[in-house]
Amino acid sequence: EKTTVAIIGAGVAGLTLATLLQKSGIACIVLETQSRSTVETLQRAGVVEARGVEMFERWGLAEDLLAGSIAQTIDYRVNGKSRIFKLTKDSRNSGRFCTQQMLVNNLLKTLIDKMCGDVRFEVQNVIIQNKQNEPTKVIYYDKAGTHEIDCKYIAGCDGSRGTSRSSIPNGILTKYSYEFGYSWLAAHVESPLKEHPIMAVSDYGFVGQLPRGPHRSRYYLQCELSDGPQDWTDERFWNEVRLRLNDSTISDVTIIDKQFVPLRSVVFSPMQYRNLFLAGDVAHLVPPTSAKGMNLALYDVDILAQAFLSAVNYNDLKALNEYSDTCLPHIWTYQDFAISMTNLMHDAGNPEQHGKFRQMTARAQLDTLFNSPAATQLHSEYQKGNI
Ligand code: RFL
Repeated sequence: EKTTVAIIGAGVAGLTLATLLQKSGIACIVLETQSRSTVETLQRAGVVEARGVEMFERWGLAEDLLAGSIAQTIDYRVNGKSRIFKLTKDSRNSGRFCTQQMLVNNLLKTLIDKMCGDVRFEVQNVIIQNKQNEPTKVIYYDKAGTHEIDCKYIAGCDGSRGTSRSSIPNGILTKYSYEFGYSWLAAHVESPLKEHPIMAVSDYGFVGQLPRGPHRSRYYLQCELSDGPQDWTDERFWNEVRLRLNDSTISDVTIIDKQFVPLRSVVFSPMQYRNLFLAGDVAHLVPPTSAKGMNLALYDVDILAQAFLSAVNYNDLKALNEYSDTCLPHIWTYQDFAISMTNLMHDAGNPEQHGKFRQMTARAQLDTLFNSPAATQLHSEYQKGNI
């Protein structure tokens, strides 16, 4: 069996890449280990930022894929005291409210149901062959047996635990990583946001509440790296939310799921090896404080799809050879933003460890976002993904 691009993983990165290629007439096959129904239920990100909206408009897909508008405000609270940050207006688009689940579902409908794209679910043991003097190939297994796909290129879009990265020989990739030393308890709950998205610093730790549709929202609470479900009963969860937001009027509602996410930043460089190109979480992770992971994945596949088009249609390999060099500066820019946001919202780390000094400078930095028009402008540009 033959195709032009074999894509490993049907998450945001893999499905978006496949949709862009399919729309441009470039043959591709997507291989996914999970079932379609599992892929359809994954809940994580909430917003496609301005840059992503511009990208889907440019590819003529915004109508099919994206949902409504988002708040242009953020309620930055310190010990329960609100200050509403207004994103600066400019001539460019604003982001769109579109949860990751919505985007993935719309991509699946557009790619499979409308464009007759080839997505193979529940595959096993995907093996990448990408050596010099050997044809580029992907081998996988399913209920029917072993399959081989001869291809020109492979896109590794298999997320942070994916295997495409480990097919690259030792010594090629450099891993840069940074651990923050604490986790977030992410909880999807049956109550909507009252007004603005909330990011709150408090003497008891960070809490955030972000929109997830008309009836639901997602809370994030700073917790210990070692914490697990046994440490966080529903009762403790709601007591901590009320304490950290200094709001006793919040009532306990149903918690749909709880997840513990250690905050870390990772970059693998370069993002390519011979005919294999890495995109999305398999190549980089940002802490969710920045709300950039999905948006960086969209950036990668936008660049990669354009590079495949030039290579396949015009035999021009320049953009493909420069893929990594094009993406990495953008990724580092948002790693910097993510670290700055994470420090800002967590009192620059643990006051018990660093003393109160860094806590005070982090809170001064938050003041500056409101007091300096230049800082307000810069923060808005980062939030929209315009840098
Ligand atoms: P995904 O979405 O993990 O998809 C990878 C897919 O690959 C499949 N797979 C394989 N398939 C074939 N063969 C293999 N060997 C395979 N191994 C794995 C998997 O089953 C899966 O279907 O990665 P992708 O496409 O790179 O997308 C990245 C985003 O999912 C991620 O960056 C975001 O969810 C990050 N993120 C957020 N991003 C934002 O932009 N805004 C947010 O507000 C936001 N909030 C979040 C987040 C991530 C979170 N967690 C859980 C880490 C909130 C949370 C809590």
